[in-house]
Amino acid sequence: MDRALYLMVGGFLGAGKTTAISKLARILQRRGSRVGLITNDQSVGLVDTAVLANGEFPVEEITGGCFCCRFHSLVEASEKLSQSSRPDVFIAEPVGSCTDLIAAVSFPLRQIYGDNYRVAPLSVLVDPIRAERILGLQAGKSFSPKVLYVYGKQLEEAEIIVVNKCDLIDSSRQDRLEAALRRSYPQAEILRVSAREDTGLEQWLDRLTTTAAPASTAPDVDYETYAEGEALLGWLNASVSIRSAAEVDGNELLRALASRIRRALGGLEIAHLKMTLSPDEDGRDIAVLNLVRNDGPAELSHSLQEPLRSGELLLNLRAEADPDVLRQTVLDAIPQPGFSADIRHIESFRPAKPQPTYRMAHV
Ligand SMILES: Nc1nc2c(ncn2[C@@H]2O[C@H](COP(=O)(O)OP(=O)(O)OP(=O)(O)O)[C@@H](O)[C@H]2O)c(=O)[nH]1
Ligand SMILES: [Mg+2]
Repeated sequence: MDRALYLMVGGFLGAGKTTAISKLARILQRRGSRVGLITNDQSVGLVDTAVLANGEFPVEEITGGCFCCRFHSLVEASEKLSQSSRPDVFIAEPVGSCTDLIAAVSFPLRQIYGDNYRVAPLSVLVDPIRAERILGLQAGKSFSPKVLYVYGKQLEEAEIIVVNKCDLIDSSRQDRLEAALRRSYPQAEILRVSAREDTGLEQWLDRLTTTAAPASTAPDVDYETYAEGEALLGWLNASVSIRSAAEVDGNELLRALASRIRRALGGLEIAHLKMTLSPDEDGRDIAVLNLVRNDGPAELSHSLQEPLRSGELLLNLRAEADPDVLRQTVLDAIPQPGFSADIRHIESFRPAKPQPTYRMAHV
């Protein structure tokens, strides 16, 4: 039997991994492949799963820890997908604050499950506006040094750096960013894409499907600094039932909620605020809102077609802030006149110290 292709699309929070994965999956399907998707998070109630699980592709989610720390769950999820839909391509989205994926996921997959999977090069997606600030090419707020340690390690282990959202900056800024990335991360091939506008995706996919994972040695990672950097990011997941006597505009509801949260967080840097709203009446309609930095636009990547009376709101917030502050901010921001909100689940925490199941520095 042919081995299934295993693609991992990493990159920092908000870089566009979920968007890119759904686009890659569609291209693969058009090319005649069966695709299975795997999402991942530190906790339950994932916006990404809600976005991807729209019936187009089978999705498994791994919650309660990252792929590295739950390697066996990753393999089980793949086996489950294999039994239900026999994908010939798996696409996995690791947690955006995770690094050391080569040593903790790619190498163990190659070493232990090499008969089942052909592991593609690790792609690391980059949001160009975020990267320009971090690389000192543009002014603007960023994260503290230990969070930036994780960001840098992600790029240091990238086999392919994919500059996404190229629709946001002109070609001279793209050239400058690419040159800076090339200087700092000479090991990686650099590609430019726009997942939103479908540019560069076919070429990226061609690289992934035709090239074997090139790395044979993984970069060193100082797990103390990595753990401290990851723990500086507060994590909040909530699910809320919304109900109203009159019809409400769900898109507007999400926009207003995002703007209250952004205002209340003030100078605390948002890595990604993402929300979905699914009406109870129409299971297929969904609104998705994303905000990937404090001074960025709150964008609705999917809008509801009709007003609604009741629905399910999922809210995932990752910011460099105390988890208790995130919790209070969200609890204060949700109640609004005109609808009742029943908070069915809310949790906020700092990710625990990563303890990978395997760590293989070489293959
Ligand atoms: N302008 C532009 N926006 C994009 C592009 N790709 C993704 N986005 C937007 O970036 C935001 C974040 O996208 P996601 O796909 O959720 O990012 P992610 O990397 O999966 O985020 P996490 O799972 O939280 O780490 C959304 O508003 C997307 O619509 C792109 O090519 N261009
Ligand atoms: Mg995502």
